[in-house]
Amino acid sequence: MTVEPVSIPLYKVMLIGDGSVGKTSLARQFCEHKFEESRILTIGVDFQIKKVELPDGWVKLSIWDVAGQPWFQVVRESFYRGSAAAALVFDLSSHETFDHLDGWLQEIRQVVPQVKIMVVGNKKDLEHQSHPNIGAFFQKETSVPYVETSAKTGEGVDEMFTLLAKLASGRILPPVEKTGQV
Ligand SMILES: Nc1nc2c(ncn2[C@@H]2O[C@H](COP(=O)(O)OP(=O)(O)OP(=O)(O)O)[C@@H](O)[C@H]2O)c(=O)[nH]1
Ligand SMILES: [Mg+2]
Repeated sequence: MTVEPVSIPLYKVMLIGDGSVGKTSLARQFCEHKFEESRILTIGVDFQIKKVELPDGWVKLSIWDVAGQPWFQVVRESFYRGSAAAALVFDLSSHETFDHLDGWLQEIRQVVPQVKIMVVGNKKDLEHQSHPNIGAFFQKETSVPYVETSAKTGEGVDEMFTLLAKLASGRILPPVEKTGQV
């Protein structure tokens, strides 16, 4: 008797958000358990594949981490196609980066209107700035999961990618607690 290999479903997910918020660092921490203090400016896109175990089986994520600097916009749009879910990443120590999330959402929805989204507040290890517009964002984007992470210490990173895998694969999400403030 031969046993058929079980094929693991593959989902494309995007990490988007302003330059320097820590998208590459989050992907690196999740895939390689590494963190670098020095700047690793992404030119265009970085890409990694990693298996994630969910309660009812394995999925594979292809993680596309795009360059956040404004001048890469045209390049970024060409990478959004086919993505199932996106993490909108901002920097908890910079309120501007949260205020730009609406623009990021519009940019990806122009290419993939049905993309599932979550919001990630990164750099939790640094001092927080207040984010006055966070309540308004979540009133508009109800039922969007929110997690806080540190790519430096690893806090919240597994939780973030597990949520992203659940969103991408259409698993039903547990109710998500939202604080409405950071
Ligand atoms: N303290 C702290 N620093 C972080 C964290 N995440 C990233 N950094 C630092 O922030 C800087 C930018 O991180 P990147 O991961 O390159 O940011 P990015 O979002 O990929 O930036 P672009 O590629 O330009 O879009 C680097 O110096 C990182 O070491 C974090 O959680 N805590
Ligand atoms: Mg990067």
